[in-house]
Amino acid sequence: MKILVTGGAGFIGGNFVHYMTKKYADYKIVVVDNLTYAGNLATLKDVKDKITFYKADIADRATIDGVFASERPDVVVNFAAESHVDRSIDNPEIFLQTNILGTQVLLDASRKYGVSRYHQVSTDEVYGDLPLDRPDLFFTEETPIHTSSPYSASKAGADLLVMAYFRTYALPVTVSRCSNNYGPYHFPEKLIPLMVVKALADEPLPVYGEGLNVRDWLYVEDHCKAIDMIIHKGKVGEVYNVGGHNEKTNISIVKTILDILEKPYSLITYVEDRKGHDLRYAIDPTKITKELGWVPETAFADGIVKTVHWYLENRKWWQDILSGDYKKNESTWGI
Ligand code: NAD
Ligand code: TDX
Repeated sequence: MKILVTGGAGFIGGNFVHYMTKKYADYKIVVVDNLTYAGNLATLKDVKDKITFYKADIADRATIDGVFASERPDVVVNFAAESHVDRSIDNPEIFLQTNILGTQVLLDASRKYGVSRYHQVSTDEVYGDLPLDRPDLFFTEETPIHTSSPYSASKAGADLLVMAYFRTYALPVTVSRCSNNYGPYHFPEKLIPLMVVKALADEPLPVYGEGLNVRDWLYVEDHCKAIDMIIHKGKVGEVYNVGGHNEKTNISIVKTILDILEKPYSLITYVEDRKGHDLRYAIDPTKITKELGWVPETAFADGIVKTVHWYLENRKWWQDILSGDYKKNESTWGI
């Protein structure tokens, strides 16, 4: 089996490459990533000899066609995306370019070269948000698409395109919509790694608004396991929600991190709220649990300690990002 993983130098894609190379020693893994600011070859350092890497933009039709022509993958898993909501608010265009047009290029290549599965890694953000005072409500696969940010609108556009290729061309697709991930190799612009890095430097921790927005956190390895199950056992043309019923307010996450690091709450600084800030995300994972037997393995209390310790033990990984040195890895890979 040969799996083409796009966005494999990013947070979740990188964890997925680690997970798959460890679990399936006989699979061939091809990574396509154009190494934006979020792509980091240091994330793939330990699996360098087990993968084939292409530095390529998923929206570059000619190059992607060439990769498919020479690699002939059986399965495509598309993680490549612009992924940060705040950046999408400042500059939406690249989100449409990569997340929508890039997906279309991958779908066309998957069709032309006859892959047995195209899997789209999507997000719970395509469902918009839920009110804070209705803890009984959850996102199911039937919840209408109702996006808030340019990021989520671009991910929803991609999802619709993927389903259109299933209906129109019978391309064998699946889609997963996961809640917020946390764990190793998470770029330090996102809430959890940003707060760890700032707390370690005794810098103010910027909490948007009152810190009462709720996110549903899943340890990244549990997400990787869900995608593994979907590409092997999932039904084509289906969407699977992925989440572990682990809702937390942002302020409680920040306080937990400060507690683990034994840093004072006085570092917390309330700042201007995000524009259009989604209030609450909460996934109902009944379908993937019933159909595929997926259940999350890492409890948040363990996962968050493991994650903070990973940042303590892998300072070079994130310090190189802060200094910009991580981009020097490209020359050591001959890229
Ligand atoms: P990330 O920003 O850490 O990584 C994205 C990767 O894609 C980077 O390596 C980057 O270089 C690469 N990339 C970006 N544009 C590209 C392009 N045009 N061509 C080739 N490669 C390109 O993102 P992440 O957090 O790992 O998210 C991965 C996927 O999972 C995304 O599709 C995201 O929407 C989705 N997702 C993320 C979360 C989360 O909590 N992080 C939750 C649900 C879904
Ligand atoms: O400095 C901050 N302060 C703060 O209060 C940052 C960066 C975030 N926040 C808040 C905003 C959100 O309510 O924390 C929450 C989490 O923010 P992010 O880490 O930016 O994640 P979110 O916007 O929830 O989106 C994430 O989950 C869904 C990923 O970045 C997306 O790619 C994924 O689809």
